[in-house]
Amino acid sequence: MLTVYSDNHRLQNARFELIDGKLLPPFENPLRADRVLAQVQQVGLGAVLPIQTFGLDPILRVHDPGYVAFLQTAWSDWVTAHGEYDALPLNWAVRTMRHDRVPETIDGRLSYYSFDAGTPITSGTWQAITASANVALTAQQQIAQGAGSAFALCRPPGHHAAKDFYGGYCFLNNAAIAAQAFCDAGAARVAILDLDYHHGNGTQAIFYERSDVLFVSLHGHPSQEYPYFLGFEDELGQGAGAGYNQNYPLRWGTDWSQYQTVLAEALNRIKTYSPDVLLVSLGVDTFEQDPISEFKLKSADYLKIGASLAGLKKPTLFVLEGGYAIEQIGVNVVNVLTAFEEAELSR
Ligand code: SP5
Ligand code: ZN
Repeated sequence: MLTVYSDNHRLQNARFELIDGKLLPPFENPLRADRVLAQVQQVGLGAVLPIQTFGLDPILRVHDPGYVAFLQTAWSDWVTAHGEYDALPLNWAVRTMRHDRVPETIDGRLSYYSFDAGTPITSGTWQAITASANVALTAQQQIAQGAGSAFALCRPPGHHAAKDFYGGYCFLNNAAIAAQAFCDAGAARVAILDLDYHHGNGTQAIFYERSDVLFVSLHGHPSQEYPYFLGFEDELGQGAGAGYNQNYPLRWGTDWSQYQTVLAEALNRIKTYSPDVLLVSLGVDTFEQDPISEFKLKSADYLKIGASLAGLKKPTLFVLEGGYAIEQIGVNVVNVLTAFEEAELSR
């Protein structure tokens, strides 16, 4: 399986992350991608390709122009206002407040275009996030040109980013941008299976009213887990998208025995849909030793996930999302990919 990778991920390297009431060294840090790449090379997964650049057009097929323009200048605007500290929002427009006016100042626009304070914008954020989108698009293009599978080693991740807001370490929704690129290249049906521990609220929202992209997700139950306000099982899609969104929220403590039953259900839903292509939002923060998560999957379980995915027999694009157990992130991610490939070959 080929991997697409860019060194520019390093440019997203915040000093601190606000989490659990503390300013800690970021869980979402450059070592994550380094470890995954090292394991890809260690097992000899296949060629590692550099990115091609696709410009802003494929990004603007998914994201709001005002939002993209905000991201492009957010750091320099912030430095002008506050100096070279990582940029964080401090308040949001909840319930009775207005969402119909974009503020003028950088602080106001940070608030308008975000949904959490755990996602710092730094000097290199724009370069890192556009490179990450290009990683996904380069891998997408490989599959569109006939590759059976590809791994987009994206960092920063993307699945929490919606059309016009960031959060959860995500700014541009790499998986959604790649899925839209498949649609624009002629795919009639694209299935996205989101296996990250956290619900992919951004991806769900982007495709919620569409039937040409099915969104299926297994994740921590929003009654217990971030992002709390989306990801329940009664969210089934709307309008033309009614019936094309499926959530499988799972409780803290979920282990392989519970996970595998639900994964089989999710794969059945995708099989019924009969997609032209499968896109897997691959987070491994479902791991038992993940520092911010509460599922109990073991490293060997990722082999079983990979083999199950191969059972769909579809061209498959893997897009990296979360996973914060630095020591094991490489093994866990690459276990999915190697088992997928072995199951494909033995067919
Ligand atoms: C891409 C991705 O995985 N983003 C995750 C962002 C999570 N940010 C908030 C984490 C809150 C952690 N609270 C842990 C409480 C103890 N279980
Ligand atoms: Zn996650």
